[in-house]
Amino acid sequence: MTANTVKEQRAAYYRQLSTQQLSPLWESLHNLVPKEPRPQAKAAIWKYASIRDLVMQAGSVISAEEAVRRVLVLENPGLPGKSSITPALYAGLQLILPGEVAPSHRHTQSALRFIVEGRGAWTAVNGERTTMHPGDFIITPSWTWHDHGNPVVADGGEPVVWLDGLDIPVVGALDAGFAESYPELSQPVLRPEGDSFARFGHNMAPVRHVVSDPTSLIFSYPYERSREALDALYRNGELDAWDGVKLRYVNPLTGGWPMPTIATFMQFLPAGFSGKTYRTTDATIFCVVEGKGSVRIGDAHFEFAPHDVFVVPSWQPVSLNAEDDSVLFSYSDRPILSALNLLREKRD
Ligand code: GTQ
Repeated sequence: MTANTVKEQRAAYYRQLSTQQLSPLWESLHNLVPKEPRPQAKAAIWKYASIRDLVMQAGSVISAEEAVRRVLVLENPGLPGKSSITPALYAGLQLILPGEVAPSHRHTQSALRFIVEGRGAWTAVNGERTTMHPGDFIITPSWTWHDHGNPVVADGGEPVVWLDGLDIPVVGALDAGFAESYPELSQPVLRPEGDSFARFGHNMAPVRHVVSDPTSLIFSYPYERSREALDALYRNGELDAWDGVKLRYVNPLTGGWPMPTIATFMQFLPAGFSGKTYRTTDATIFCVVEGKGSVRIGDAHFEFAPHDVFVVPSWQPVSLNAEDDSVLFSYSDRPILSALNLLREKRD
């Protein structure tokens, strides 16, 4: 048989297979079981200086109430149409103007907010409001009622922008999404601000509290505290050749991640830091808090500045460099990989 005849014979056979919802594994085995991850997601950066105007313009295109969530989705260029920044995770920039409220709802997707700019807005979770400050990390766990607001104040107030990180793609892949609206615009405030932090935020817990859920009962992880911890460690001489000074956020009652699907981190890179190369199977989204520097991700090389967001896909070699003292927040799908025994790291 000539090569062409073989080809035609197989093509005819494959057509027959497809009528029965069958396909030949031998044509796709190398893609289905790759030697190592070959992510479709690409390394990418969103420069805040280039997109800030568009974020602010959203404020005159639609109200927060009409939009429900007025967000620009950061879509990975390698995952077009998927509203995903990595295969498992979502990222978006949400804007709320003074006088606006984003209506209360709940869903099975877990969400984090990382405050980018502006002061005075709040997020409510389970009857408690938390004021947002730049650099704060706030969680809205799965199936908790949440709404956001930005009160009008004497001097007019400020537009507030934060980065939303959600596990939307993974919940979608598992067909596990449920959502509902709260019957009113905002949920009632049941507890004063700081209540959950007083209960669980000081390496203590109410004496008869029983841990029944992996999710953190602290909703807000203030920047002030994370920054001071990084500072103290750096002053004490801590500096990892790959990560600089890097801490992970924890659920104080379990030592585990704040939410079951998303890991979060904050790291400090001193001016002149030239990080060694590492790779890991958790795909990570970074948001620059302070400083300037650059990152190499595979063949890509990006300069970063405050409020820029960049994404490192799974298993791409990455190294971080800091020109000025820099602080980076990041989140990843590490808890999922970890739970499935799929977490691999390599440090060169
Ligand atoms: O604030 O509840 O960016 O439900 C996407 C979906 C934010 C939110 C997003 C959401 C939210």
